[in-house]
Amino acid sequence: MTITNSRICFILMILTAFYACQKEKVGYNFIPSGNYVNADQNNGSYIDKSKDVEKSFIDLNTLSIALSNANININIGLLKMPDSLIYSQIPLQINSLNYEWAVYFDMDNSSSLTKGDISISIKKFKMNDSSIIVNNILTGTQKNIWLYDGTYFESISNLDKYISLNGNNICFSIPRSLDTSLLLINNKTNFYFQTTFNDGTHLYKDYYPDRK
Ligand SMILES: [Ca+2]
Ligand SMILES: [Ca+2]
Repeated sequence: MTITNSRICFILMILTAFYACQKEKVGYNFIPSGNYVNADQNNGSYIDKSKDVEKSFIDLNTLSIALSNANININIGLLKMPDSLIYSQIPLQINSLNYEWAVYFDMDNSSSLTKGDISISIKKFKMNDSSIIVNNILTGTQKNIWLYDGTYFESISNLDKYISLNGNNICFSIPRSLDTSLLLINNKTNFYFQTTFNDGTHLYKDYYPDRK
């Protein structure tokens, strides 16, 4: 795939208009294209093939989603999470998606991306970075809940406090009280996992379940 296919059109709203609002108003247009999983299979635990993508730090491996009345716990286990990653490679265009580790929830179980669907993710966009950056996955990235409004994904909550690393696992433990959309997720809500790495020259992706 080329950079053209993966180019993210990134919209920065007028920040001052939203300072009174606690939520971040940043959106991007992007059509996720995985196949959804029946959420209530395997008791919420899933294993993706290893080495089905060239880059171990986005190679999905052991995955889980555990729901309680109070919390949504998501584990994204990768084949290998290094201590640090390189961000904002020079060939990558400004406002492009650089990295993503995400779960997309099909809130209406339509098997397609529709208004009201949400995503929970760690992402890195190349902003006005004039040189490469070396950071670990927690300090070099943004962590958000994103709501699809029919055209764009919009960031509706910050997850900085609810993500930790454990070996090769990214662990989300998110209180449902953080956003009303989280109250709607149950063990029938279909979803898929998606990771992305774009260095400006190549686009790498892994999915669970695999794309058909
Ligand atoms: Ca994999
Ligand atoms: Ca949907």
